[in-house]
Amino acid sequence: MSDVDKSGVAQTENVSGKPRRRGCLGHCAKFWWAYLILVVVIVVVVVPVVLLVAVPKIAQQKLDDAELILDGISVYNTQGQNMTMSINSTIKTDGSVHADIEGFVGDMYLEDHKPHTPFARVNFPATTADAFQTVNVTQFLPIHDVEALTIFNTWLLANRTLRVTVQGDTNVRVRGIARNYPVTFKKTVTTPGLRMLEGTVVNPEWIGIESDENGNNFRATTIIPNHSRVSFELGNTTFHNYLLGKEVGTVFIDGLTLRPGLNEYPMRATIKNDAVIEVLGQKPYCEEGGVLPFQIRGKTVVNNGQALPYFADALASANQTIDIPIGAAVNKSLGIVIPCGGLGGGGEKRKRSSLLF
Ligand SMILES: *[C@@H]1O[C@H](CO)[C@@H](O)[C@H](O)[C@H]1NC(C)=O
Ligand SMILES: *[C@@H]1O[C@H](CO)[C@@H](O)[C@H](O)[C@H]1NC(C)=O
Ligand SMILES: *[C@@H]1O[C@H](CO)[C@@H](O)[C@H](O)[C@H]1NC(C)=O
Ligand SMILES: *[C@@H]1O[C@H](CO)[C@@H](O)[C@H](O)[C@H]1NC(C)=O
Ligand SMILES: *[C@@H]1O[C@H](CO)[C@@H](O)[C@H](O)[C@H]1NC(C)=O
Ligand SMILES: *[C@@H]1O[C@H](CO)[C@@H](O)[C@H](O)[C@H]1NC(C)=O
Ligand SMILES: *[C@@H]1O[C@H](CO)[C@@H](O)[C@H](O)[C@H]1NC(C)=O
Ligand SMILES: CC(=O)N[C@H]1CO[C@H](CO)[C@@H](O)[C@@H]1O
Repeated sequence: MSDVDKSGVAQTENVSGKPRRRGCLGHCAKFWWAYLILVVVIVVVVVPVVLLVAVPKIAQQKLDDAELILDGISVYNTQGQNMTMSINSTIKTDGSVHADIEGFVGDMYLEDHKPHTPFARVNFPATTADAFQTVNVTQFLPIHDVEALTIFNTWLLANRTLRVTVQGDTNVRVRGIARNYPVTFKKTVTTPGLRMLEGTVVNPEWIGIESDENGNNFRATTIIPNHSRVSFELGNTTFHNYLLGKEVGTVFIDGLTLRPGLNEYPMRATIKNDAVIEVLGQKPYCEEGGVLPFQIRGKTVVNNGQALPYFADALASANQTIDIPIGAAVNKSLGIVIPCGGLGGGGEKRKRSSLLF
């Protein structure tokens, strides 16, 4: 049959110019059955090939070429086993295919952490393949895998950037073709992390020799930068507080929600005064106005009375150093300047301290 086709085609190609027209007519009349077979072949073979192979391939290709941008993620109503998650995203395509993409469940996982265990399952709504569209989702999110969520939070907290993949199976319907084509939506997005909250500032307001009614002897305002696009409702947080490798107390920030940008919160702490005073009297701190390199590390996160280990463990995974001008605060609150050698220092140091009192 293909031989017949070939000869038919070859002869048609040779036909050109006036005198051969009659030839064509004659030829066409003579070989009508060959053309019929060609049409049948096109209908039977080529159309399905286009519909079953080419269109889905193009649809998948277009979907693969599309770009997903995470504009903002917000998690709130955070509880032990669930939370509410909002995602604002933008999908960009070249707009050349008019197609509808069915809603689907997208698994979100860290691209650079194996195995690829999803930390969240997001219900993406139906979309089109238009050149530019925003896809905003708000949903209740049960926590299926606390460990995966904790690892994600740890990476988000620690890294400058991280790669998150959204993957799900869905169907595409190309306008004008009454069929659904199965496709896979898989996009890897590079998103900024919190850089271990670097740049956090603590401005002390009050230091007491005695504790206040909450059992605290330190109050401050803290400014915490969130370099990411994620906002989190953490709740009541506590932190270990270290000074030169020794634990010197606990820091509390109540009702903490970290939003992108700068977050200003009151901070309170219960600190071992003697340990701090001792370091204030050491060089180089006593010579530099008493700015001490405290380290803090997450201890507990409790929201609505529920412990949130997926935040607490992430915050506990690393120390963050914060230089706090504690000497100036001690001077302001207590009227004491700790000299080199400390308050109880002898000789020249004693003379200096008595001068300062
Ligand atoms: C999504 O966009 C809306 C409208 O601009 C805004 O109110 C909301 O805070 C955004 N949510 C997130 C998670 O970025
Ligand atoms: C969400 O989780 C909390 C426990 O953390 C549970 O008490 C509550 O019933 C859960 N909500 C739903 C709707 O499953
Ligand atoms: C989606 O969120 C973006 C902000 O990221 C906002 O500009 C847009 O209006 C929102 N769209 C809808 C339909 O809410
Ligand atoms: C992100 O941070 C985690 C935890 O500190 C680390 O193990 C991982 O290697 C980092 N990944 C990248 C891609 O930087
Ligand atoms: C944090 O710092 C303290 C004191 O220097 C140290 O004991 C602890 O091992 C550190 N923890 C981490 C996770 O680096
Ligand atoms: C946070 O702690 C404060 C003071 O201890 C308490 O009054 C409040 O109910 C707690 N908030 C949450 C969300 O657990
Ligand atoms: C301590 O505070 C007093 C009064 O505010 C101020 O005059 C003095 O310069 C301060 N001393 C130091 C060492 O900061
Ligand atoms: C998206 C956003 O607002 N990111 C901010 C996170 O915090 C840093 C530090 O404050 C800002 O520079 C970013 O713009």
